[in-house]
Amino acid sequence: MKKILITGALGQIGSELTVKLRDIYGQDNVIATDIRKTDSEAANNGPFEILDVMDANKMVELANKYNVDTIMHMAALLSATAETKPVFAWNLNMGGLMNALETARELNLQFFTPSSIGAFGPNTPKDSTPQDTIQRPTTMYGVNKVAGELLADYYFHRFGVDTRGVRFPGLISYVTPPGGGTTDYAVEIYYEAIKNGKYSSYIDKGTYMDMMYMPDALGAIIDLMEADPSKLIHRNAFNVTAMTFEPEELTAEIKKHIPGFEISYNVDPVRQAIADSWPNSIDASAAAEEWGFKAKFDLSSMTADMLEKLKAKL
Ligand code: AKB
Repeated sequence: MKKILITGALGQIGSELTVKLRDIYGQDNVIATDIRKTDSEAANNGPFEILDVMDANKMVELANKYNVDTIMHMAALLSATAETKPVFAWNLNMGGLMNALETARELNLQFFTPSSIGAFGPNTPKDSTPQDTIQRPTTMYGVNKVAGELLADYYFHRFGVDTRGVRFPGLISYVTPPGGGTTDYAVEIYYEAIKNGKYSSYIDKGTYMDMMYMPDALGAIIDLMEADPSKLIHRNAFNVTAMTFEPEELTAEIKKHIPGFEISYNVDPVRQAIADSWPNSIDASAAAEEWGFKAKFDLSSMTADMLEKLKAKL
């Protein structure tokens, strides 16, 4: 049985990951930590501790206190926020990651952290982006993610830490809204479709980005962490994706459920430039081959589920 400490447990991924892991491994075996407590299921239905990931001593102290064997490091600033606060992003994204890797090394823990399609850049092949390819991102977030991928590999090769990770595309969920990402439009659009029947998009039509529904993202984390290590050639930063679309295609899918729905455009140059530097679609065949990754939701099944769940919630 695993005993897991999660950083950023009340964030977009963490809040659902915590609940799912508690279902699998038991309520008391998943310790949620975050910089502040919110009134949420992840904070209330099992152990919760305040942790600023910049506080290396407290991270080790909590991992020791609960005698965990795994750390999942989810706390990070996303791409658009990182672009407005690059120095803070470097300090938080890299400092937090180093503290989590050091905790894993010191206490011999299994380790997970997500990378992102943001680890690619404008001179990366844009279509079917391979697992191993050019990575020269032009954003602070991308620089952090590439450095993070290399560090996770380094901790495995140098110290034997069981590091694992994926490159997530934009993640779509009806539970906890994302904050400060470039792909967030693809979440906001569903909320606005239900609330107002229209959405003004900061990402321009024709901009393709990879996306995935949250249940598939959680499944990917769990499957990779459970995977037989002898099968893992890559270990860290596996490309994973479920679909790629641009705003007009997403709109057409929403219109099947809300016929009067309309999209307009008020493009944000910062987030558009970030999106333009990312792939149109990535190739997830290494993840499929090495640990059996396969997403269940496509654009149509995700949209039907999102709208149904959001209607019940809003
Ligand atoms: C973002 O848009 O910053 C994230 C990501 C793709 O890493 N959702």
